Amino acid sequence: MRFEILTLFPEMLEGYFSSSILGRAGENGIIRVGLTDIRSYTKDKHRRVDDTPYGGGYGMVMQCQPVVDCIRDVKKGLEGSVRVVYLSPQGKVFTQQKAKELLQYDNLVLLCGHYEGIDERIIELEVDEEISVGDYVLTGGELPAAIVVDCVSRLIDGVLPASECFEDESLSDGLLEYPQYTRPRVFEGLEVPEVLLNGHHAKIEEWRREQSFKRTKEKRPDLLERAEGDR
Ligand code: 4G0
Repeated sequence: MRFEILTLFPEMLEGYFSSSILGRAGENGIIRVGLTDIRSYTKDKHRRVDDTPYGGGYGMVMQCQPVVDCIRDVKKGLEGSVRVVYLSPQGKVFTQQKAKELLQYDNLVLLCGHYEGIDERIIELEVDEEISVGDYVLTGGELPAAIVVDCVSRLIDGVLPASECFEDESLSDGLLEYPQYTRPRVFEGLEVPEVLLNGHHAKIEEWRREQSFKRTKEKRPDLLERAEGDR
């Protein structure tokens, strides 16, 4: 899978994608992450990419020309299916389910906005889908883009170490993860639950399932209601 991130600040994300699990996936050719500086497409003599909003109001709006040219030029270099995603607080809220849906595309082009947003005509002309990573406002779409790339990448075969199979993990079945413990067996008087110590596989499974359910009910009852609604 190839990810192309279009941003005014490519340096913000460089380190993230060259480190740890995603860095290795990039080196192994399992994913590819491109960072393109939208400003390099401006035709303005002062290299401007934004202007004041028509109708007045505070803030600045990213202009059509550099953004539309950037999207079209990056798309020219792609093979296979392409989804252009704009990260904004107005988007549909990103979930594990949405990450799975995005896996079907060969390429994801992620557009990061800044200032008060982008000219609406860019969305009309070039954006397939608007995604928000949550109901809060950030200074730019870079962190949201990194979240989408990270979340989709770890679902791709070969990105995670084999031991970290994601099928039985938190949220893939609509439940929170069960509690985990490692050595020592007692820490500051707190003991590891007995059932985990004597290796009875079926009992452990059952206990974990119960814990997942109990935790979800306590911490995120909204997830349970949603899971029931799906049935
Ligand atoms: C577009 C995404 C982009 C419009 C981007 C701000 C939060 C998210 C941006 C705005 C972002 C998110 C209208 C403030 C850049 N913040 N929740 N900031 N406005 O996914």
